[in-house]
Amino acid sequence: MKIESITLREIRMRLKSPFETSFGTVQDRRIVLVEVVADGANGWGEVTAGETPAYNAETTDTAWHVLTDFVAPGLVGKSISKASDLPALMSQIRGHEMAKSGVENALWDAEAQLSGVPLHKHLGGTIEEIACGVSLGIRENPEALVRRVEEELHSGYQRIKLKIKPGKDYQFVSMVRKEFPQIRLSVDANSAYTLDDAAHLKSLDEFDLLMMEQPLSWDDIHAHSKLQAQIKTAICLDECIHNTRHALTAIELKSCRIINIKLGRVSGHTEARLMQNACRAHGVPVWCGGMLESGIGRAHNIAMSTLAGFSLPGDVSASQRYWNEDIVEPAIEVTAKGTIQVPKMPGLGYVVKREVVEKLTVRRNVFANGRAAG
Ligand code: OSB
Ligand code: MG
Repeated sequence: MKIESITLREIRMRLKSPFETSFGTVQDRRIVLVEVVADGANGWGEVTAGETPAYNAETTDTAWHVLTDFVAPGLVGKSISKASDLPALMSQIRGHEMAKSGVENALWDAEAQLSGVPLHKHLGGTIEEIACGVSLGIRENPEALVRRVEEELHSGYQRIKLKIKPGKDYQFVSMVRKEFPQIRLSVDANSAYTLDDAAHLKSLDEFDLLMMEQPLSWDDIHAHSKLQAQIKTAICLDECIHNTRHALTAIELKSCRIINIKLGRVSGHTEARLMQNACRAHGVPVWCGGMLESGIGRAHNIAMSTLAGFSLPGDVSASQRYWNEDIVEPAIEVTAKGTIQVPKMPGLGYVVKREVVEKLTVRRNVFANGRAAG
């Protein structure tokens, strides 16, 4: 495949409602989209970095910088034999996984189109329907949270994840559990606690949670191993895991019993596929995390979720939970039993609405023949 051009766009999209986590609240998304033309096929990828470096170190602006100054100039005009060669070609760029993922995933889309197969098949996925859960932001009070949970269950979602932080944890989880004794329920702390909170976190054991996601520091696999030894609830790592080595370290140290895989955080489809395979070999279930993506990132998440290791419902939910108007069509929909039907068209399987993307674009950078064309 010859990489003929790479176009970066930053689009602005407003979430229907603010999303609160332990590290902050977001409503106005600044999303970098990557469009790659390779052998005449247009592939799309999304950079899942947040607006601030609060979830991980990357931001919309660091991704723009790394893509503009390093990734795109190094790739345009090159011929590659397959999309999975990309990580090696970008290995001189340390970190910046989300930036790199945007380009790599766009090439996977182009490659699947050129092969005439849906992306999920191209990746080696087998199932035609994926299981969906939702991630619910922190609410003002437990009653408001219970009402949200009820609505999401009514829509069919198979697993409910509650964002928690110190002061907004035990009572919130307790009330939801009391109202819904049978549901698959989990919590996500986004690194809001320390090992000093071990006894408090242990008190959540009584709620029979499916998992507790990333309770401790974003970069501390070792501390999670100490916590896991003290609590019954399975720990799931998110922020800590950037590659398969990290996953294997966490498994060996017994830092977690479940792993959340996010395409951006692990630098793209190539590494995600390796990671889910390694986890499966160790009997560790994985699931697809979400980063409040537009339809493009969401479509990539759907394709990845069809791989055999993804045995738990992911944070992959309907476009309409996030956006008044998504940038792909058809909009991503969830069935009454809480599943998404995997599209059968070649590539991503959803059509990018170019006029809408153009309308939302606030800056662009086109690379062709190795030069930035502005
Ligand atoms: O930790 O999974 C997370 C959103 C932004 C940053 C981190 C996380 C999340 C979510 C939302 O939980 C998942 C989604 O609905 O896209
Ligand atoms: Mg998380």
